[in-house]
Amino acid sequence: MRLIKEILAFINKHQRFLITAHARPDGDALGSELALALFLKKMGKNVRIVHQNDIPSEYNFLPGRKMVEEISGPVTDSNLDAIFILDSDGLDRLEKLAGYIPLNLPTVNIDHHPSNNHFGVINWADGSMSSVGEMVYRLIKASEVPIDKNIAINLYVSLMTDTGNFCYASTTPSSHLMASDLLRQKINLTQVFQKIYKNLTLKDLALRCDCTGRIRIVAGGKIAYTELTRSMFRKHRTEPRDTQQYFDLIRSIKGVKISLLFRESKNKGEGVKVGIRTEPPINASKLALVYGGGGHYRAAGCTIYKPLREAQKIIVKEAEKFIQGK
Ligand SMILES: [Mn+2]
Repeated sequence: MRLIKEILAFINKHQRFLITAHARPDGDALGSELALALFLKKMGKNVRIVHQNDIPSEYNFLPGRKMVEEISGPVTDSNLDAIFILDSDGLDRLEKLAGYIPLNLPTVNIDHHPSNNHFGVINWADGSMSSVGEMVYRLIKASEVPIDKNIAINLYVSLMTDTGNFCYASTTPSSHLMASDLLRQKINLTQVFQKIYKNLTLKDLALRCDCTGRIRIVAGGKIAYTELTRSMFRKHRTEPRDTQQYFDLIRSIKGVKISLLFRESKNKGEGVKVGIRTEPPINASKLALVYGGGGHYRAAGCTIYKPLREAQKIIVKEAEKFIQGK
């Protein structure tokens, strides 16, 4: 494929790379950037991975995790040649980090959000891919470098988390072929699963129960929504880093077509984050776009700068229009 060839040529041409992905990185963001970094190192390149201090601890076991620098100010490294930005449909997904990295350097953008805005010198944006991990997998497969166990674990975590354990519609025959290929490296699947999904504290569980208890159902059972508020975070003395499992609960209710999770920001005035999950044929990213957000066909989000109750009224009303097909 032309873009893969271009990226391999780009790698050959440069020596020192900076890698990052969207803020509050998930399994796909971390897994794909670590796999890419380990691959680049095998090619004899120098690599730095940077993030803000916002990495969920369940990913601490990923091979190469120690390479990730958690920074709170500009990268001052005049030796860098090029940048890779993964799993981000635009530079604003990096949030503050976008101001810390030398974006004057040539940037390669590898992403699977259909809303990608092509901010790089090379843009490999393919909304049909299950995960960026699957894209990095294809890149490595097209090179001379064999996939070792450390790379395989990272790619497997990308694939597993972004396909919801091979359940989402983005899961394709090629995702399973990739998993099959990675499993040749004798990954301990039980251990990977436990590290990522079986790590709740009692506080986490109490918050989740509170959130579940607040689920409201409207539009004849087709819309379900709930909330995570600052006072809940105070009460339970914890905050979820990753809300995927909250969505799994909401969307498991029979008949629900649109699931909404409203999350208050840490500080007042920073808006309410609206997470949207939909069942076909409702397009989550179209709903998010109404309020300047974006995402995938079945998973998207936006931020509304209104008090929580008002934000809920606005979005639920909009969601009802989607249910009615207007
Ligand atoms: Mn992803």
